Amino acid sequence: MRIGIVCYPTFGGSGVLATELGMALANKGHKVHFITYQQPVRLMGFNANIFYHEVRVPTYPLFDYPPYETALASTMVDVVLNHNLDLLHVHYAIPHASAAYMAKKILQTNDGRNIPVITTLHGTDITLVGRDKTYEPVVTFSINESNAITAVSQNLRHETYQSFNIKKDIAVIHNFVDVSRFNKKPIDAFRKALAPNGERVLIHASNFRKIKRVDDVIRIFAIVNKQLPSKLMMVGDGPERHAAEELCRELGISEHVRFVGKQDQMEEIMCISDLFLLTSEYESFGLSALEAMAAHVPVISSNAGGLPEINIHGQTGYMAPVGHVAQMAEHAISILQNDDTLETFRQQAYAQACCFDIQHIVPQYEALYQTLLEPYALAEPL
Ligand code: GMT
Repeated sequence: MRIGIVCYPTFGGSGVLATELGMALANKGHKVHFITYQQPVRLMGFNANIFYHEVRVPTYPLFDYPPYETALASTMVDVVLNHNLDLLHVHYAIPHASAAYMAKKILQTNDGRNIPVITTLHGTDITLVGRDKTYEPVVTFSINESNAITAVSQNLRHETYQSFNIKKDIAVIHNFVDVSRFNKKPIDAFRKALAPNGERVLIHASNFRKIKRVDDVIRIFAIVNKQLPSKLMMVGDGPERHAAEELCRELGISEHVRFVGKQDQMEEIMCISDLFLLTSEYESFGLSALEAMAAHVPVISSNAGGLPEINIHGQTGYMAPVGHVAQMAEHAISILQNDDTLETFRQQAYAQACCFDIQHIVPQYEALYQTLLEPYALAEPL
């Protein structure tokens, strides 16, 4: 198949997932065309089946807000025509689903071509940004106009029906991880540099937005650190980073916390860690937690959104209600204070990650694509 993938090229989960999906499809022989404003961060190495088309947004003194969506729709039209694409798969509804609708209409009108559009909903496009009245009518309309809709968790599917008037079926295709990439032997020197005296290593990775509640991560660590020799690695960057650093100083734990910024070799970092912390207010899925589990790292998380679909309480880690810092710290200590317990949780976390392995999930997308390539196979009305 010749597949167009539209996504955010940044470190966000939707861009990561879309890029990993594209690379997996290319490895299976499909021709994959990424259409974004920058080369996706996880798109590495050369693959003859992968093409990257940059969306250029020319500026003009009149434009306080350069019209990205228009440039994106035009680029989609151009790529579909010049590379004879079979379908467009857009990740994150805003503004990708509406730009795809526009591209589809242009192609129908000008060329008589009926290009199927698949929209994958990822999280904040539904739960935070999409619900905003400023965007809602366009989001509802363009989701309904997609030929197929997928959500990355049961919870997100439910949230979408609750918040939007969606008249079509939404298929759940869970996010995935390439287990073989994360199942690595830790680099001892790297771990030693961070935890020279054999301290436990806790880790958090996110875009440091308010929704992630990174202050809860710091407070949990402060409690753990009082009881167990430990270090915390904070991976990523974003608006709450400064406040998080400030909080570390306030709590007197700065010497034990390393803010390492954005990192692209997440597998190297995850596999030197003992426990992953994800305290989010909401998480449609929590791809970073799944990547941790694939690296044999158990997870302490909130029980928000789709997290219970991946983190099994008492088995792959523990969950607690949002903001219950003391409970999360207690759970963390219960896993970390004993080598055998930690090892048991490590193995259980890894086993759970294997259920979401790339090899099980990518065929679900391929099967979905196949149904759309049959003529007039539009998403079924409810
Ligand atoms: O909120 C983020 O961290 C970024 C966002 C994105 O779309 O880039 O992540 C969402 O999509 C990820 C991939 O499907 C999910 O794993 C995240 O849980 C989801 N984030 C939220 O729902 C807050």
